[in-house]
Amino acid sequence: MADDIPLLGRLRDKLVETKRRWATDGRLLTGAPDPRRVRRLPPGQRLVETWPVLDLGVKPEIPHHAWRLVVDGAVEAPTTWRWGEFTDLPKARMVNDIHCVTAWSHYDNRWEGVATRTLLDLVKPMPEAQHVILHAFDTYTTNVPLADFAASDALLAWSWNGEALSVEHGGPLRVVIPALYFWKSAKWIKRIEFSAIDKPGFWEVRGYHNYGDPWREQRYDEELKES
Ligand SMILES: Nc1nc2c(c(=O)[nH]1)N[C@H]1C(S)=C(S)[C@@H](COP(=O)(O)O)O[C@H]1N2
Ligand SMILES: [Mo]
Repeated sequence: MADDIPLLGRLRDKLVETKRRWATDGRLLTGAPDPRRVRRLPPGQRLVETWPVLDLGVKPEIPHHAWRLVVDGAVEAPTTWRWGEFTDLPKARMVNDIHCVTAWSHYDNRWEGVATRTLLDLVKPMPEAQHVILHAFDTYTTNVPLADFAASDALLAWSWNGEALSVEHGGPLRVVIPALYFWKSAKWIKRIEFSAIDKPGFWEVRGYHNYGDPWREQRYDEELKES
């Protein structure tokens, strides 16, 4: 059922190509990382007041009745949630800053949803599950280490600043992992896969850094820099 969600729009090939070129050109790198987070704003970022929308040109519209979240792979308790079941889980409220690799940062986002730690307690990753692969309804994927998915400030959010998360920002449900560049925070999440092996996602195979720490300016694949 969840595989039948119609995709509105088409993949913006030019945008993807431009962003791929940013990676090979090393755009926006200041060469002045701030690994100890002395400043609130990571290097090379600028603060914006309105929240930009970034996607691949495709916005899936997922009605709650058709929505499913599948959690599978190396977990003791693989689980599929329907919308009402998911929103009945213990709720979390968090406020955090987000940092996009295209250089905008947006402070003090108020989220409501389910803490990733709550989800981990329920599905119980096996010891070999060191990687988390996030799969979205628009076919986007991204990879994060389990330790970062499990960060205390990470959640699966359905609400932003007191309102239901809009479709363009990833509603019904998106991932929020504020300590990494925002491309790691998959919108329209449909599957969370726990894996013993790493699986680089959409941007990670197109020149973007596999980890993506904004304070270390890990915008792009380090190998590109050397060549
Ligand atoms: N499913 C999906 N998630 C995604 C993306 C996407 O294209 N599809 N773009 C990523 C990028 S590059 C960024 S910066 C943020 C943008 O989120 P926003 O549009 O809510 O600002 O979502 C990330 N998550
Ligand atoms: Mo981004």
